[in-house]
Amino acid sequence: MHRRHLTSILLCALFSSSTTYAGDVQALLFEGDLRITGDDTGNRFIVSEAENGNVSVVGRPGTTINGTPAVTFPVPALDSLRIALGAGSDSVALGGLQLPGDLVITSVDGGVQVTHTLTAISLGGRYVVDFGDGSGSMEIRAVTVGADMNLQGGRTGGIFARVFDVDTGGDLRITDTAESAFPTLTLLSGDLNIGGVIDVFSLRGNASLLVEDSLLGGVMTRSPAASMGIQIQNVVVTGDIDVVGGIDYDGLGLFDVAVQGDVRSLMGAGEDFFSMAGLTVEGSLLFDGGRGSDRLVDGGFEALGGVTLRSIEIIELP
Ligand SMILES: [Ca+2]
Repeated sequence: MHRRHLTSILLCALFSSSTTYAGDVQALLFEGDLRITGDDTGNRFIVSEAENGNVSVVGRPGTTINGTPAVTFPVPALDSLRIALGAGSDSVALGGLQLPGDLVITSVDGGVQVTHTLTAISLGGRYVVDFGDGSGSMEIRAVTVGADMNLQGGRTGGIFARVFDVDTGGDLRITDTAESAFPTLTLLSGDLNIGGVIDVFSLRGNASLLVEDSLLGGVMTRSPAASMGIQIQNVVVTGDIDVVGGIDYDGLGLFDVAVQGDVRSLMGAGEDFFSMAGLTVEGSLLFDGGRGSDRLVDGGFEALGGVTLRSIEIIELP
């Protein structure tokens, strides 16, 4: 009971925003799925566990649900939750839910900001977000996902994701395929238990990634067109780390990281920067600075399968 109240208070606090919201949202149960459909204005609402084992959909000021302030559904009938936000700058918060199926959130508009907040959620299936043509920000905490967590960025905008205390059975995938110049993709994360790989791809933009205090199946990051900054610290990786940089400045920092597979880092052109301390690799380790003036700050690392350094100036710490 206390947890439900805390979840509601937290979600309300996270909604303190000066943006104007409006519109009517349609919510209905369809063959075990709760389907929530926004209109073309900026909608704002909360989906959370209510009293007596129900799920409630509550409109925040300016937004109604089925023409009313709130609608409640019985949880035992619920499998998956599908939210189509439509156009507009939408904001949705979800908390305290346990669903055996999937959570899918989609948006369509260009040049808008879509905000998602997830707290205390357990899914048996996948968590999928598609920001459509907009940009998106996400706050995800205390979330368990049985399969993949897939965050798809907009065609014009970027992604800002804060992901903490998250378990997934599959991959955590963040993909930004924006065609415009220099969208930014940012992942700040910690206390993760990722069964698959963290897979980050930015087609045109700059990507920055912080992962700390986590257990990962692997890491794969690609930022072919612009710059990339990656810092991984106090992390165990049971598979490989693969980093492919682009034509601009790239930086990779690995601090107190134990890798059971291989580490491969191909940084491409630009002035690139590696920094390692307390890195142990059971497989092989490859750092390739590519073209440009590249540096490695050596604070201590070893690889049982051998170390290969290419196109790089080594700076050893005392
Ligand atoms: Ca909308």
